[in-house]
This record gives sequence, structure tokens and C-alpha cells, in this order.
Amino acid sequence: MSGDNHAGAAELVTGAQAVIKSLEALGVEVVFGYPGGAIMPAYDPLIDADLQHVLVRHEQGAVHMAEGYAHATGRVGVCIVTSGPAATNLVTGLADAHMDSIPVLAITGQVARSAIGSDAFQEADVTGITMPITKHNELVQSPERIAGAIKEAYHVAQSGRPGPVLVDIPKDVLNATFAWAWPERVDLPGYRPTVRGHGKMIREALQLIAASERPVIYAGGGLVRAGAGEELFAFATRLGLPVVTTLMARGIFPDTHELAVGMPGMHGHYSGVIALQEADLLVTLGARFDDRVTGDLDSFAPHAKVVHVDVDPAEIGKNRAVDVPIVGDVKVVLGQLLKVLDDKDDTAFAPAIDAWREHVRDLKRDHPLRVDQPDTGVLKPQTAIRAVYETWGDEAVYVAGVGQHQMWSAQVIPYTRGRQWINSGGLGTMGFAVPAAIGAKVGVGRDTPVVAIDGDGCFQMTFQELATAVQHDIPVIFCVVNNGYLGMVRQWQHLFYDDRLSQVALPQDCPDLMKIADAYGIPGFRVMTVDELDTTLAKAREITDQPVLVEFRVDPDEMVFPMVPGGASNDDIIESADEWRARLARAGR
Ligand SMILES: Cc1ncc(C[n+]2csc(CCOP(=O)(O)OP(=O)(O)O)c2C)c(N)n1
Repeated sequence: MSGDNHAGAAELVTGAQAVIKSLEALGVEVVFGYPGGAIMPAYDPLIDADLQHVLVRHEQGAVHMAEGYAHATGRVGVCIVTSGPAATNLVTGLADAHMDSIPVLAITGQVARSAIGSDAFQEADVTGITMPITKHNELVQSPERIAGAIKEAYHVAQSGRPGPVLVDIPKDVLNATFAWAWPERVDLPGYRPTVRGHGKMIREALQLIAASERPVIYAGGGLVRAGAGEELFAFATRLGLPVVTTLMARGIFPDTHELAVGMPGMHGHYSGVIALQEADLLVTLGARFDDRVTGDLDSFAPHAKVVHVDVDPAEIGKNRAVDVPIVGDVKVVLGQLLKVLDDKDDTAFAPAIDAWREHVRDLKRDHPLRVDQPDTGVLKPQTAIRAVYETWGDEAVYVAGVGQHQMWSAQVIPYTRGRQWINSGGLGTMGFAVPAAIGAKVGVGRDTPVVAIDGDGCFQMTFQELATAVQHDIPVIFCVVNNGYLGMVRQWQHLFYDDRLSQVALPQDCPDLMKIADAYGIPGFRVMTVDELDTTLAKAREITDQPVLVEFRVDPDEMVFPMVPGGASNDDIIESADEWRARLARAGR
């Protein structure tokens, strides 16, 4: 591995070797990929490289694994694939990473420069296709440009607001020989993300907090990306501010702390949703007033002034008017805020909000999640997910698919640290969990259990990657909450389309997941009833040296509550199915 400047050393390399040397120079340890025609030159020097390559079964798997790795570690996840259909198979994952600000570097092969634009075999305009879903991309035009393009892309991916980047390299560029040089510095005059917050704004934010009566920290995924958990904890506890953590931020403030109010949003905890509605100040940290959090924007947090800290200036004022805007890295800005507090005595900016804190605690106590687990033995999905948590515990990382199981997993597991919860929040990508969990496991290593909690629909979108986990010895625990339906869609059809179910049934027995486990040569466990939960999970827990599949046959009728119906005001939150039915009865339906 070398980060040295070899300029002038005149070491002759091929473009393909330059790709590998660049990755090594950046300290990349693992790449997720799949070979093919245009990228094939790069697969040859890979044989001798100081890099682990994880061979996936579908390129979508490669990019989701890179995302999972990046989510779990904070480092850039790297994937490498060939041109045309392989590159277009990355599109969903790149869009996903773009929405959730995940640093991913994709390297794609391209047809030879002379063939570009000729509809050559496996040609696709990949930089064109991915322009709106990458933070930056580049079609490399010469071998001399390879190292610079990769180094710059890597820098852009992880700096400022992180995101996916793509470097597209024509095959003849990969085959050309040239004198290797590793650029010493990244020099991008047009790209200088603001890191430090403005001092005046920092003081104004503290003054607003000091004067507030019902402040809430609205903590978003940007805090996780910035690795700002410690600073958040110090800041919130120092001033005694209640904290809500969004779907993307679960764990960045520990759910177990008395200031934790829960998750806001469409399927948030009642206390999280209502605390924001009643607040007179939102201290918004790395969050973006997403529609799933705000519901009807006009009636969202109607009494609140807003402090908004975000590294991306485009987010500030995008959806909600802001009283104190602070552009900067949220970790750095929290450090600045804490520094001001350090210079004063402890009470200087602490608002006098005992009554508010007590009210928020009451909201939490009086409106817990309601899970009616019947004695009949029928397994409620929340009970299964809770048991999964009790089995693998706080040390594990949990990765969800998209649907009801995702929301239950976000609701019922008490997260205590950032990067402990990984999901596809912005794009809502079914099929995310299996590959993302594999990537996360590669990132966190053998000692930390990684548990995928997937739906039966999601699982069937990407379970071919079980072979990747087996082949590369990546012992993920794959849990499938099998309700025999595309449950979340079924829930909406039930609630908003008079229970007219349209194309949402998936046979619970097809495929037989135990045979799938068998086919991949991994242990499989099926839990049919509540009584079987503990003993079966204890057996699954014993297996730490290979992937394992656990299927839960759960009550298909269970719905996710609380729920704010799409487009409604957060004030209209419905806490339970009973409350929904009572409302329908009152409306004469
Ligand atoms: C790629 C993709 N296609 C379609 C959807 C729409 N969608 C959202 S949730 C859902 C159902 C998911 O079903 P399942 O994986 O079984 O999970 P459940 O909701 O039953 O827990 C669907 C179809 C989506 N989010 N992503």
C-alpha cells in the first residue's frame, strides 16, 4: 500500500493497475463487485491486490453491500462492476445512497472511447443516467486521469454531506500503459463544504434555547453520518433538552435515556410526534423536515421557532422557514455550542423547562406502543422482533428491509448508539436488508452480530446474496418476518381502499424458506408460535460461525400503529387499530 507521491518515478502501469493502486492508496480494504467485459482488465491486477473482493450475485447487491458497509463503519463503501446492464443495475442503490447521504464509490467499466456513442455492445450512458442520483460522477478520458478521478471522487463522497459518487472508465483507458503518479492533494476550488458554524448564529441559537419553554431536539441522520453521538449526548443532557430521533437517526441518542422521546413521523411513537407538535422550538440537527416526519407541512409543529443545523445549505429553509440557520458539520457545530457552554456557568443557557420535561415524560408513559399479543399462541410480529432483540441484544447491529417489519423494528428495539440501526429511509428500497446486512457485517467484523430483519416480500427481492454470505464466510443472522403479504401495502389497502386487497398476497409457503436455507447450506429455523420463540432463538444464537436463517410465521392481520395517514396533520395521529375502527364508526362507515 502506498500513499506516496510517485511523480517522477516513472513506474509504468496500465490503467487497470492504476485503479487498484488508487484504491490501495486510499486505504480501501474491501470492494463489492461483479466482473464483465469492460471492467475485466481491472479484475486481473485485483488478483494480487491488497484488497478483499466480495463477489456478489447481482450488481444491486454490490451497491447495497457498499452502502451497508458505509452505514456501519462511516467509511466509504466501494463497488466495482462492468458497463451497460451491470452499471444500470447500480441505479437503485445509488439513488438510495443519495437519499440517505451514504458515502459510496462506484467504479464502472465503459466501452472503449472510440465506441462511445455508437450503441456499442453493453454501452450505456452511465454518467448521464446517474447524474441526478450521484453527488458527483466522471467519465475518465485518459489513463493519466484515473488516480485523480478516483481520489477526488472518494473525497467528495465522504466530505460535506456524504453521498454516492461514480467513476466510469472506458476499457481502452484501462488497457493503456502510462507513467503512474498519485496526486498529493485534492484540489477542487468549486467544492469547499462549510464545516464550522457562524459564531453569531451559534450564540443566537443558544439564546433562543435559553428563552424557550417547550424546546425539542429534532435529531436526524446527519448526526449519524457526522459521528456526532457524543456531542449530541453532551449537549442535550447539559441543557436538559428532550430529543426525538428520526428513522435515520435511531440510536444516535439512547432510547433508554429519560430525555429520549422516541421517533417522530408517520409511524413514530406518539410521544415523538406530539412533542414536536407542541414544541415552541425545534433544534434541528442534521434532519431535513422530510414529508414522512412533518405530515401536512402547514400544520407541522405550528408553534415552533426553528434552529436548523445542516452541512448542506440547500436543506436550510427548503421545507420549513428557519429562524436561526447554521451551515456546518453538525459534529463541529455541536462542539462550538458546547464550547460556548463551557465558557459560561452551567445554567447560563439552560431553559427553565421542568414542567415541559415532565409533560413529555407523561406523554411517553401514558401513550406506550400497544402490542396486544394474544394467549392463543399466534405470533405477533412485534413480539418476534422484540425476541430477536432480546436474543442478540444491544451489541448487535440491526438492518431492516422496507415495510411493516421495518417500522416495527424501528419502534420496538431500544437503540443506544448511532450505526446500530441501518435501513433505507429516504428511497424505501425493498431488497435492501439482505445485501446491506452482508456489507455491514464485513465492516463491523466477527465480534459484532449483524441481524437482518426482513419481510417476506423484501427477502425475495435479493436473497440470492445468501450465496455471497456463504461463499465469503460472512455470518449474518437473516430473520424473515413472514406474514404472507406485502404487508405495508395491504395495510394501506385495508385502511384506505375499504379492504379491497389488490395483488398483495404472497403464499407463505412459497418459497419454503427452510428449503432455501437448505439449498444454501445454512441452518434454518422456523418459529410458528409464541411458545417456540425462546427455545428456537436460543438455538439460532448458538450459531456464530456461519449465516443462519430464521423465519417467523406471524399474524398477517397485524398493522403498524401509531399512524398518521398520508398527507394528514400529525395532530390526527391514530394510536391503535381500535382507535381507527372507532373513528370509522363515528363517521358512520
Ligand atoms: C423496490 C420496491 N418496490 C415496491 C415498494 C412498495 N412497497 C413498500 S412496502 C411494500 C411491502 C413490503 O412487503 P414485505 O417485504 O413482505 O414486508 P411487510 O410490509 O409485510 O413487513 C411494498 C410493496 C418498495 N418500497 N420498494
